[in-house]
Parts: sequence; structure tokens; C-alpha cells
Amino acid sequence: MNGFHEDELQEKPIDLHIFRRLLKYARPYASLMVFCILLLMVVTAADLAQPYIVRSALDGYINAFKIPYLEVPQDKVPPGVHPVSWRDKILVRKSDLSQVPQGATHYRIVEQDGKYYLVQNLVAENSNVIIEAVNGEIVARQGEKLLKAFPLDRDELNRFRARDVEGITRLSLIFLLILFIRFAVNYVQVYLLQYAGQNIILNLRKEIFSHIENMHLSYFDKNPVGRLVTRVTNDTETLNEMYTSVLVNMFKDLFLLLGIIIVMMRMNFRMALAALSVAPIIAVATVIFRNKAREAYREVRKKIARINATLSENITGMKVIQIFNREAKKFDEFDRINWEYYLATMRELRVFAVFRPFLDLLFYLSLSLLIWYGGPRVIRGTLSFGTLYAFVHYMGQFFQPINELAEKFNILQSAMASSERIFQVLDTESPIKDPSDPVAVGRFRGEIEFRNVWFAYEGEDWVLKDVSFKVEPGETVALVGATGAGKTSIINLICRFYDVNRGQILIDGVDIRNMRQSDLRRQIGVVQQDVFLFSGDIKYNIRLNNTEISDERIREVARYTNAHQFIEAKPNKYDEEVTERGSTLSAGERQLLAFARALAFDPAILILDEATSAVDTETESLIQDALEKITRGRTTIIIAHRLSTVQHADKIIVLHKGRIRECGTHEELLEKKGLYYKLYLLQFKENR
Ligand code: DCP
Ligand code: MG
Repeated sequence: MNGFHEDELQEKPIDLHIFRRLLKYARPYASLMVFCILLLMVVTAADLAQPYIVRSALDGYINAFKIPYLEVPQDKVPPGVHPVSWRDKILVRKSDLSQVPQGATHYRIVEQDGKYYLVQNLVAENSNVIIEAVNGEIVARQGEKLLKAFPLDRDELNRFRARDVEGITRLSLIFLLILFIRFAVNYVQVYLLQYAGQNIILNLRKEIFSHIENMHLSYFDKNPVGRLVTRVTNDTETLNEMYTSVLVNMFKDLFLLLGIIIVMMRMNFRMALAALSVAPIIAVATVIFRNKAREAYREVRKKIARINATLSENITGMKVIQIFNREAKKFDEFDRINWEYYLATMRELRVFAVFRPFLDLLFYLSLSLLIWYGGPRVIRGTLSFGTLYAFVHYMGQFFQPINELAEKFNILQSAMASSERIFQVLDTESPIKDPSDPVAVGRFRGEIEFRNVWFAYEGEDWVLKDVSFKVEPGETVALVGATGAGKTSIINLICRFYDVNRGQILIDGVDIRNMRQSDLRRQIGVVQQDVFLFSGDIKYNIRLNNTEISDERIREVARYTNAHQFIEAKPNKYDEEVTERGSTLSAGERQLLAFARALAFDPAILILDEATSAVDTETESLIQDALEKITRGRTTIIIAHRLSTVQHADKIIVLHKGRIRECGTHEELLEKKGLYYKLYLLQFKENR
């Protein structure tokens, strides 16, 4: 009764056919998803912009004092350029001039021990200049050369750097704005994507449930409850994960990786090559890891399935285990499986424990490559510090999606397996179908006829062999026979839970296969051998969602079927909660409740499959009394093990190994001294 089957854990290749079908479910939300992809583009652009802005701040402003200044006459200052007035001179940044005027004096800001100096005619950047005092005069020494140096006080320095501070403020605001936009867009995107995903699986769950609901009963003989529950819950959830975290986010990863490569290439081609030189190793490592991880993952799934199976079986059968003192043995069994699961998880952990740190190693390797290659160039001034910074940042972003790649592959893999299982359910057609041209039936008179009915649940294992009988309207007919004789099967056939293999079943002269299933079942009330109660209160269990049945009517039928008494004795009366299997009620109480339920729907045909469990004499007489009342005026088929129940039937049919052996009234059958007579004698002796 567990949800897993080992054959279901087989790895499923990414099948294009299945994938296309999955996309079909996403189609109603296609525009939403495309919109999400567009939003993700914005998010990616924001991610790419961040290092870029920091680089601009570093190179354009923070390190801008390294750009040399030129002395320019007042009237030569180009429009739009802010000159700095220092002492009696007008200085303009060299980068602001499209054309360097002939013979203009160069100045450069040099920092030493936290103090700033303006050095005259220092042309090459980053050359080793040392500020020192020579004969009480401050000079900059560059090798043999001595250059004029002027200390800048705080005020002067601020004047030189005013525009940089302004620029950084502006960039910070842009940075903040981008962060905010990214947050907002990301929020909308995550929300919309989850909305789409949840809606897809909401509809899918509906589709699966309604499909299961209309499935022929033999399907449930072959498919354990746990497995079908898994289809509706776990499997759909796996699909949701695929729609949300893989399908759309794959685009994000792709955008980001491509974006980073393009931006890096454009910033500095050689640096980009240095940074990306680890990429082939990443590719190989990922492929190896993927294979190892898949094996380990499959092993873990297999073991957890075994744990689930063992657990559910043992917990369900706990009573038996305790009665037969099997605790120690069962514990050993569980302990072994549990240990195997532990080993499998550890194996999986080892695979992951290598992969992640290995990727980290590659990441740091690419960083050291960048520093090894870029560092000296920054010092020599052929590479800006901002660019080096941006590359370091981009590499960090580059490794993120790669880290998640393996995980996404796993999700995709299990989604393929899940969807295949879901489609298997959806593709199973019920062989029991409504006719295309159904016979319109009113309220049944209640004539039931079996004409040479042959029936087998499986292949040629005949459960019913050439069964023919007729029940007149209003008659009460009893079916008796040993256990396994086929009594419950006859009822399953009348309700058309299964179709006959040969022969015909007619109600009021119409083959039940020519009626709508709903028309047929609406008029048949069945009290099953094992009364099933739904979790809810007693009222709900009698009414079963049918709003046409009033509270008044519920009380009326309960009184009529003698269920009223025990219900009134409950603390909450008709509102008393019952559990799913009705384990809080006694067998007799459940039976009476089932009578009330059957009667509330006022069926034309009533079928009672008596439970074998014995009830006390008082309840027995209550049941007998109720039985007699509810069978009045409608065709009734009773299956009874206690022959006392059937004595008053108009006709008794004796089944033996799927064949009708005798048929007649109680007296007639006793006179015959056949099978019925033997059964009667047996029970008679027992009861004395
Ligand atoms: N059977 C089957 N598949 C099912 C139900 C029953 O193969 N889903 C088999 C088991 C029995 C035979 O069909 O060998 C007849 O089963 P019934 O339930 O019709 O038997 P009864 O109702 O007569 O037995 P009992 O008196 O125990 O209820
Ligand atoms: Mg039965």
C-alpha cells in the first residue's frame, strides 16, 4: 500500500513526447510565462549592471585623481567642462579635453603618507615618485629628476575632487535605484511564476482526481491506494517544481551566463579568456558529477521506497505484530533496511561533498588567474582597477548557476518520471462507458433479470458461471452461499462496477449497459459488506453531500431504521464526528447508519450485503426490524450469512462456486433437502 514501485524508479530519459505534452499544460499560462522570462531579463540586466557600476565608480571617480591636469588659459576652457582654480592657475582634467594644447604644463596629484601633492610635469603614471624636502623646498624625486611639488591642503583637495564626490553620489543613487527595481521585478516574477505553476498543477490535480473518480473498479483492484495518492500529490508537486524552478529559470541562467561572457569579452578580451580558461574543466566535472549523482540518487530513492513500504505495512499490521510477538524480528528487518538507506545517503553525500568544493576550487582558481594576470597590469596602468574588480565579481556570478545546474537536472529527471506516471493514469480509459445513445429511464419498477451471465475479474477465472435468475418488482430475494461463492460479485455487476463477460443483466427489461451509469446507480441503494464512513459528522455520512436531503428527512430515516436511538446517545448527537473508517462506532451501529444512508436516497432497488460480524441480540433485533421496514415496497436483494435473516424472503437463491444450485422459498428448499438444508442444519446446531 505504499506509493512506490521499484519499476517506477527507473530512470526516465528526457522524452520529447512527454515534454511536449507537459508544455501543453503550460499553454494557458504561456503569455504569463513569456512575461516572466522578460522580467527575468530585467533581473539579469540588473545583476550584470551592478559590477559595471562599481567599476565606473572606481575608475571614473574614486581613482580619478590619477588623471593628469593641464594648465589652460581661462578663455580656452571648453564649454561644459568644469575647471579647477588652483592658486592663480586654471587646471582642466586631461580626459575632458578633446585636444591637448601645445606646451601646456602637466600636473598630477600624488599621494604619500596620507598627504596629497600636486606634482608639476610628471607625465608617466605610477612611476616611482618620492616626495621629499630639499633645502626647505618640497620636491618630487623621480629617479634622478627633481620635479616641483605643491602640498594640497584639505580645501584645495576638496576642490579637485568635488566632481568625483558628486559623481559617486549620482552612481550610488543609480545603484540603489537598480537594486530597488531588481527587487520589485523579482518579486513580481516569482509571484507570477508560482501563480502559473500552482494553477497548472491545481488543474492537473483536478483532472487526475476526476479521472480516477470515473475509473472502473477493477482499476482499484490493481492499483494500491498509496500509489494513486502519490500521483495526485507528490508527482504533481514535482511537476510544479519543474515548471517554476527549471523551465523558466533555465532562461535566467542562460541569460546570465551569456551576459557575463559578453560583458567580460567586451570589457577586456584577454582577461575574459584568462577567467574563462577554467570553463572546459567545469564542463567535464559537471558531466562526471551528473552521472555519479544520478546513480547515487536512484539508489537513495530505491531505499527510501523500501523504508516506506516496510513502515506502512508494519504500522498497519501492528496489532498482528504485537499479538504474535514479532517485534524483535520486525525491528531487525527494519534496522537492516534503515542501515542500507543510511549507506545510500552517505554515498550520495560523498558525491555532493566532492562536487561543490571542487567547483569552489575552480572558482578560486579562476580568481587567482585573474589576479595573476590582471594584478601586474593594474600596477603598470594598462588595466584599470575597476575592470579587475568587475571581473572578480562577474566570476562569482558565473559560478552560481553552474552550482545549481546539477540540482536542476535532478528536478528535470524526476519530473519526467512523475509525468510519465501521471500520464499513465490519465491514459487509462475506463472500459465501462456510458452508451452514446442512452435509453431514457424513469423510476425503476424494480424488475431485475440475469440472463446467462458469465463473469471473471481476471482472464478466465470464472467467478460467475451461466447465472440466470429473475426478481419481480417489489420482491425480496436472498442470496446465500459459502464464502467466495460470488454473492458480492453479483451485486457489483448489478451496479455495473464491472461489466459481464457474457450474457446480460436487465432492469425493467433494459440492458444496464444501455443506460447512463448515473441513472442506474441513482436508483440503487447499497449497504455494503464493509460499511465505509467518511470523516465528518453523522449527518454528513447519511446525506453524502446531497443538499436535497433535509435535516428533518435525516432524522426521519434514522428513526425509521432504528439508528436514531444510538445517535441520540452520542454526546453531539447528529453532529458527532466519525473517523474515516468509522472505528469509533461499533459494527452494529455502522450497519444501522448504512441503512439510514441507503434509505435517505429512497432507492427503487435496495441491496444489502450483510456483514459477517456478529452483533448482540438486541442490535440484531433492531436490524431485523429496520430491515423489514426498509424492504417494504421496493425490490430488495439481501445477502445473508445468518439464515434467520432470509427466512422471510420471497425467494432464496443458493450459490455454489459461481453457479446457482437451488432456488425457492425457505420451506421449499428445506423440503428439497439439498445444499440449503445442509447449511440450515449446520447453523441450527450452532445456535443451540
Ligand atoms: N474476487 C476477485 N477480485 C475481486 C473480488 C473478488 O478475484 N475484486 C474473487 C474472490 C472470490 C470470488 O471472486 O474467489 C468471489 O468473490 P465474492 O466477493 O463475490 O464472494 P462472496 O461475496 O460470495 O463471499 P463472502 O461471503 O465472503 O462475502
Ligand atoms: Mg461478499
